[in-house]
Amino acid sequence: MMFFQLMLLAASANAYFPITDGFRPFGPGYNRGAYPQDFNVVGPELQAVHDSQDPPTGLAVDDGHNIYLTYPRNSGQTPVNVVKCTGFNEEQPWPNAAIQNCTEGQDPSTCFVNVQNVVLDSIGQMWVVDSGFPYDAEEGSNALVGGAKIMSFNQTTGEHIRTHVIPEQYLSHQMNPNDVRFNNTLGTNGYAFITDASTNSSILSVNLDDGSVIRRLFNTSVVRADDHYVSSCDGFLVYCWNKTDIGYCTTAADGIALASANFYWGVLSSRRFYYISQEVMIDASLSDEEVLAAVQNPGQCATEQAGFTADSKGRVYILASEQNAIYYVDTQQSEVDMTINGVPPGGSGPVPAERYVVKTLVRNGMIQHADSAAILDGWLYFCTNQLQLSPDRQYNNVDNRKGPFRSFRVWIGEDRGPAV
Ligand SMILES: *[C@@H]1O[C@H](CO)[C@@H](O)[C@H](O)[C@H]1NC(C)=O
Ligand SMILES: *[C@@H]1O[C@H](CO)[C@@H](O)[C@H](O)[C@H]1NC(C)=O
Ligand SMILES: *[C@@H]1O[C@H](CO)[C@@H](O)[C@H](O)[C@H]1NC(C)=O
Ligand SMILES: *[C@@H]1O[C@H](CO)[C@@H](O)[C@H](O)[C@H]1NC(C)=O
Ligand SMILES: *[C@@H]1O[C@H](CO)[C@@H](O)[C@H](O)[C@H]1NC(C)=O
Ligand SMILES: CC(=O)N[C@H]1CO[C@H](CO)[C@@H](O)[C@@H]1O
Repeated sequence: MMFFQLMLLAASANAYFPITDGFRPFGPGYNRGAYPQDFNVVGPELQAVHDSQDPPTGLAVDDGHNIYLTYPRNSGQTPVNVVKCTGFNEEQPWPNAAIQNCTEGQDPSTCFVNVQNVVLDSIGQMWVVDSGFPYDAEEGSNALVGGAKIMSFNQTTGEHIRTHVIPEQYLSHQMNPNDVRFNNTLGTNGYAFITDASTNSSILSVNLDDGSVIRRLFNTSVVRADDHYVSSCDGFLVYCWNKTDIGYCTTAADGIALASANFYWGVLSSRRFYYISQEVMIDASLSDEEVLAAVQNPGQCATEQAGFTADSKGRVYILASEQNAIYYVDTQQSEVDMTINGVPPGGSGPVPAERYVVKTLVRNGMIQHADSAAILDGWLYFCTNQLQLSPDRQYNNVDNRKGPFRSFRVWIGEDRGPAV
């Protein structure tokens, strides 16, 4: 009854104040909610830097602003796994053509099986992280021994520098290396941190001095997806489908950033992110319980997130794949610009987890599932791949992606460079 009366009122209001070109009782800014355009675009303009024919997952930028992308083999063979972009539409296999495919009988530690990301470290080495799962891997199998690895190359010459294979004992439970970051000044000769996106999930640290590996947080809530997770993108809900059978995505620990001596990660099929001291992650003397207890929970980030990156001022960027956006959080008190819980802006030291405030850098319909990002000379570069429209995430496994898939850069300030 109440509803009926309101409907009548609305109808008569409309009769008195028709919205026509000649007479607009309201104008933009009158309130929020008068115009469809009230979905606003936020932040600086996006500059398109490259168009890809295949959907990329990984992105790096070398010191000369050359862009590198990865075309993984998670849903089939791709002709080239890692490329260097030589023009807006042009690419060449990188570091060479021969390494892109393992040949029959070749040692899988010497060629690309399924590279997920490409990452520049702070001493000029360009690394790739290879999941080691061939495009035609049998369901339920583990990664190829030797295939799951990180490999480094000279960013200028493409010359191979070294390879760290993930030892077989850590490949159990379908361990699925997804992303990697490097701290070259941690320990004697630096460490790599790898996220394992498998259902049970874990995080690996690799000692670059002797190649030893530690696997932590295996199958804990801080790395596993939310139970029955459903996301939303472009206004549509996203399930993981097996033909017409409904399912829930279980992609686990995924994006990584290193900042303020911490290791940051997000759980893709969730809206959760966490951090932990890098020193804790490399300390083999700690028990699993002690490591879990050291995990910091700064509150949710309101988005599924496929990638993270960080800059030289301790700002962590979250690729808000579910929100057509990129978010950020300042982890150094000196960068905080508002009073939070009585603590004024500025000061020094790391921001404690309870004062983390995640903010929006950009929001734009052109950001169709941002996946990986890299920072150079005040620019944040990122790729997009429309993951939400891919066969796994569409009813009856229809591929609704429509390329080319665009990579962009956005200005973040001249004093901002890569974190490490
Ligand atoms: C890799 O193998 C695929 C499938 O056999 C082929 O189409 C592609 O050309 C190969 N890539 C290179 C760089 O040789
Ligand atoms: C890469 O190669 C160049 C040219 O040979 C050399 O100057 C540089 O030191 C190398 N960098 C690394 C990280 O090996
Ligand atoms: C992972 O954790 C889940 C939920 O706690 C449990 O049911 C499962 O048995 C665990 N799996 C492994 C391999 O430990
Ligand atoms: C999809 O469904 C088929 C038929 O029920 C089943 O055999 C297959 O294992 C399922 N695939 C996955 C990835 O769950
Ligand atoms: C890298 O490790 C060093 C030594 O522990 C630490 O001081 C530094 O903050 C770390 N870098 C980042 C970006 O976290
Ligand atoms: C491969 C593997 O160990 N999978 C396990 C991951 O965790 C689930 C429970 O959520 C088990 O059912 C799987 O067997």
